[in-house]
Amino acid sequence: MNKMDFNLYGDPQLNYWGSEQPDEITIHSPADLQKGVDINCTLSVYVSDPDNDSLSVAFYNATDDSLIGVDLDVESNETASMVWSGLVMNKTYSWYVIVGDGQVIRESDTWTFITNNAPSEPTNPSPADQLANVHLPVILSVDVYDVDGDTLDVWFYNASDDSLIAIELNLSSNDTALAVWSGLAENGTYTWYTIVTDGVNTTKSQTWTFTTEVTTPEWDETPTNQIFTAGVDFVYDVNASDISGISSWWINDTVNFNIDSEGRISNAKTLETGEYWIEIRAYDPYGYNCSATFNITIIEVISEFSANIKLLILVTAITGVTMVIFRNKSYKIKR
Ligand SMILES: [Ca+2]
Ligand SMILES: [Ca+2]
Ligand SMILES: [Ca+2]
Repeated sequence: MNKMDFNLYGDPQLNYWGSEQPDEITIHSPADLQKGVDINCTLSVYVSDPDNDSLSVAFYNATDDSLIGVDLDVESNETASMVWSGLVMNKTYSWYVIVGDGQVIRESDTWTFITNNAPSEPTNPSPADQLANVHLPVILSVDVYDVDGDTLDVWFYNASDDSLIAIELNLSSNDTALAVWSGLAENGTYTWYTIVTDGVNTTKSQTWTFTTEVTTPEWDETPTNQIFTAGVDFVYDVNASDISGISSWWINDTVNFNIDSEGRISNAKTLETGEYWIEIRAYDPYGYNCSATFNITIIEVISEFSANIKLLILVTAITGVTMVIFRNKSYKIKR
């Protein structure tokens, strides 16, 4: 029997052979009564000896005095450590150490800690799983909960490539996490999931799916019939809107008219007097469009009637109904 064994089974607190007992342990991890300890727990104690003896540190489960493990040949003023495996969540554990310098030993106080509960699996996703026609831009949300009352961080992921969508930090233990998923296409199917952590454990949600809506572009103001004077360049600016933006414009008569990227219609050349039938379309990036048909009338101003025509144009612009009257007065339009 060596001296360490003798002391372990004999009187633990006496000095022998002139060696001083290892110092009392005051620095250890986990701290006494610490909550939220990871079940992958490493016990550690800071040990020292008045004689600077090399130390052996035995870690014990205080519940049944079973040995967890021994860290040998620890220098004085160093930290001894030992992994305590097999722990389960939300349970109280007690432990102590016996430090020996080869001749005398010291038993520590008994310390207690409580293991962490992982956050609950995130629930109540929005958009709901399998939901169709989800409005753009898409705002994701999930409810998160931690039974320990821990502060939570939530990561939102695109399940198709595991890329990160957004992070929301420092939520309370019973809260809703939000994220904007930007850049999504219309009529697209998307999958996503979340991971929540309380700083110790992480919990992954299920994966959810949704399909985005289709939006058709809409006119800001419906295009109307227009009258312009022959020989004068003109621009008629029309505008449409879409959640995904207007990406292109189309006009039926590209011989006589141009339409640019901003929806500005202009004459492509000097136009003959007469009535031109126009159809235009505004397209979003996904090929959905709105269309409008109207007339552009080119008139030659006859000087004696010019004042009256200008008046009629003005009235037309205000009321939008006097074109019929105007057309009946055929002397004002050369066909
Ligand atoms: Ca000693
Ligand atoms: Ca927790
Ligand atoms: Ca659209």
